[in-house]
Parts: sequence; C-alpha cells; structure tokens
Amino acid sequence: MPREIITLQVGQCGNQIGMEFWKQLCAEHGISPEGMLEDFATDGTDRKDVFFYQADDEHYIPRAVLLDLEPRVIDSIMQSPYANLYNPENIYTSKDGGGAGNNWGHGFTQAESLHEDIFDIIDREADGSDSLEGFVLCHSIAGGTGSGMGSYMLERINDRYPKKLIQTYSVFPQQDDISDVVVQPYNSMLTLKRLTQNADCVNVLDNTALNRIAADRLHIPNPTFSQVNQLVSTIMATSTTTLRYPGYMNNDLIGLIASLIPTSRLHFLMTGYTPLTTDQKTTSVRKTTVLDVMRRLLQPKNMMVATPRDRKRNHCYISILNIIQGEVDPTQVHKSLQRIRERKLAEFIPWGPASIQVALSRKSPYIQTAHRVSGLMLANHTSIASVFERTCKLYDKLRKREAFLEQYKKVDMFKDSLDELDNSREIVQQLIDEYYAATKPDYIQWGTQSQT
Ligand SMILES: Nc1nc2c(ncn2[C@@H]2O[C@H](COP(=O)(O)OP(=O)(O)OP(=O)(O)O)[C@@H](O)[C@H]2O)c(=O)[nH]1
Ligand SMILES: [Mg+2]
Repeated sequence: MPREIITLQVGQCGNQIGMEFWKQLCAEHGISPEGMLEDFATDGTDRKDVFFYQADDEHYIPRAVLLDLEPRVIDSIMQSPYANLYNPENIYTSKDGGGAGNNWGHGFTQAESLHEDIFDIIDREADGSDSLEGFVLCHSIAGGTGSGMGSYMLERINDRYPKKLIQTYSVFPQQDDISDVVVQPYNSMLTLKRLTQNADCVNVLDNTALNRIAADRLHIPNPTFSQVNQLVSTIMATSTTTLRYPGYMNNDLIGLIASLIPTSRLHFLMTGYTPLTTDQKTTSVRKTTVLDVMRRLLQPKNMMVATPRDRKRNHCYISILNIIQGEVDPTQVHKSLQRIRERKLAEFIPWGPASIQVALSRKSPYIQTAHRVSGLMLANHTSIASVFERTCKLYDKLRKREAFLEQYKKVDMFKDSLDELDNSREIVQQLIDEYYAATKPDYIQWGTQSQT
C-alpha cells in the first residue's frame, strides 16, 4: 500500500520551498523536469507513488497543490523547466492577484471565500489515492497568505479529514533588528495557535538559523532565498527518505511521528543535517564515520533552529531520530550510541526513556556525494519553547502599543474585537509552559492537572 502524502504549498515561501523539494525528489528518483522517467532509472526499488502518481501517458505528477493569492511566484514556477511537472488543475492563484499584503486576516478570509475551489482540488487528490496517509503543508508563518490561508486550511483539513495526519514545514521569520515584515509577530502568533491545535507534527525551519548556517558554515555572506531553500529541500527530502526508500523501520509517516512525539501537543521538531555543502563548492573529502555524524548532529550549530542558551532551565531532548545514509556498518551504530551515552553528549527528559533512535536509510543511486556517511537529526527538544517566547516578546511589544492593528480591524474577524489575537497568545503561552514542564520529572502529572 503506498500510503500517499499530499503536499500543499501556500504563499510565496511555501511555493518556493515546495519547488525546491520537488526538484530534489525528481533528481533522487530519476524523474526528468517534465515528469518522464530517465532511461537510467527504469528498474528502481524506490517507492515513487507516495509522492507522485502516473498520468495516462506514464509521466509522473507530484501529489502537490499549489496555492497563492498573487500570481508572481507560481508564474515563475510555470516559466521554469518544471512547468509541465505539475497538474495544472492543482494550481490556484487568485485572479485579482493582490496577495494578502502581509495580513493574516486577509489570508484567512480570502481562503474562506475560496473554500470550494480549494477543496475541490484537495478532495480530488484525496479521492485519487488508495490509502492516503496525510498532508504536508509548506508555508511561512510571517506573511499573509502562507500564514492566514495556511491556518484556514489546517483547521478545515482537521475537520474534513480527522483521521489523516497533518505535518507541516513551517518557516519562522528571521529575528534580526530589521524584521522583514513588521507585523510578523501578529501573523506568527495567529498561525502558531493553529500549528499547536491542528497539526500533528511541525518541522520548524527558522530563517535566523538557516541564514546563519548559510553564512557561517557555507560561507555565503548574503544568502538568497534560493540558496537558503537548498538547505530546506535537503531537510525535507532526507526526512522523507524512509518513506521513499523503505527499509524495516519508519516506513510510514505515523511511525515516524509516533516515535518522536510522546505527548500530542509537544509536536514541534527541530532538524539538523551534516555534512553541509553547497552546489558551488567542491567539498574536501573527509572520512566520515557514523560516530562523527551523530556527534555533529548534537551540535547546535548544525541545527536549523536558533535557540539561545538558557542556563536557568534544564532544557533537554524529548526524543531523537537520526536518519543515517551512506556506507554504514550497523555495528558502528550500536557503538556510537554507546559512546554518546557514556560521554553524556545528550541530555534527556527525566520522565521517559532516553532514546536516540537510528534509522539506516538507503539513498538515491542517481546522486553522487563526496561523503561516505550523512545524517539528518529530527529532534524534539524543549528549547524550542524559546522560539515561541521570542515571538511572544515581539508580539507583546506591538500589542501593548496597539501598533499596526488598524489593518487587522478591517477584516471581519477582528472588526468587533481582538479576542482572536489574545486567545492565540494564551494558547502559545500554554504551549511554552508545557515545554518547560516537560523539563521536570513531574511532567506526567502536570499533564493531568492541566486537563482538569
Ligand atoms: N526560507 C525562506 N523564507 C522565505 C521565502 N520566501 C519568503 N520567506 C519568508 O517568509 C516571510 C514572508 O512570507 P511570504 O511567504 O513571502 O508571504 P505570503 O505567504 O506569500 O503572504 P503575502 O505575500 O503577504 O500574501 C518572511 O519571513 C520571509 O523571510 C523563501 O523562499 N525561503
Ligand atoms: Mg506573497
């Protein structure tokens, strides 16, 4: 059974990272930009049907839905060599084309009015799969469309497909003094509420960390979105390899998620990858071992989320899954895990088993890499709460001064009251509190108390 996954790309960021993801998947599965299987790729044992289906003429079509409230980004995809890859019926750009103007409220209400058009596409895709496992949403939380329309879709998909999983790749805004969207704390807060309540698993991709990694580790001083998005597509593609190149474990999304998320609300994951390289640079080939890779994955500088060191709290891992690819001797894995335990390289929650799970995954035979072993870490770590605190701080500053609220009050949802904003702030605070509680031994009881 294929356990299909439908990808929803919403807004500028969602479509731009989505496009890189499909480029990477095509390359890994030997599919040309037009969707044709390359001659060298005809006898693969990979599972393409999780993410693609075949048209009558055999060409591969991504299970992807492309949505935006302005045409620019999707138009540029349609002018790229990948224009014919997508099903044109799965593309929706708003005809008046104004976008959501960085306003979550506009994104949300426009999505509401487009409900039928959007769900016609999604229902058709869902009906076209044998055993749909779930949805993946790609978006940013800071603008108007990816955040507002993305939020609307999270809510509705939850109602409409309650048994299906929803995973997201959510891009968090860069936290410099010069914030690119001044109202991003409002948009982020409103979106975080939906990510908390309506998603099963959120992969946090933090533009602060992505830009820092590109600058410091890849030596690209002012990285473009497309350079940053290469990091994102590496993460997205690698985190789905166990689904696309099945082995014994983690063959489906539910298995992946269940192993990482012991309690349902603590479902925000960080990712790390090593070794990091870019296209332009030929890498110096070094001898990489499984232990090197696992050790490096535990270093904060390889993480795609920037969290400050917080000495007041005993932040710890709730769970770790390392996906290791390359030439690996399974006995090395065991030894490496033992070494990590002996040296106490990772601090774990005091209320559950300290587990680093390792999935050895095959990789595409069509892509050459310079390193013997590479690894992706998916980690559930309590310090993710600091990212939400960062958002709360910025939000509180704006909210106290009632700054920039006029544009929101023009939207029906906020016309009479700003309760929705305040309620989102509360939900996010509860989330932060729960992550802090998870650093303590009595967390299990905290869970029961908060429900009564
Ligand atoms: N990593 C990454 N971040 C992006 C990209 N495009 C935009 N962003 C970030 O996303 C946020 C802005 O959201 P967009 O996705 O541009 O906005 P939108 O969803 O199209 O919404 P509107 O344009 O307001 O209708 C900012 O924090 C940007 O830095 C991208 O391609 N890659
Ligand atoms: Mg836009």
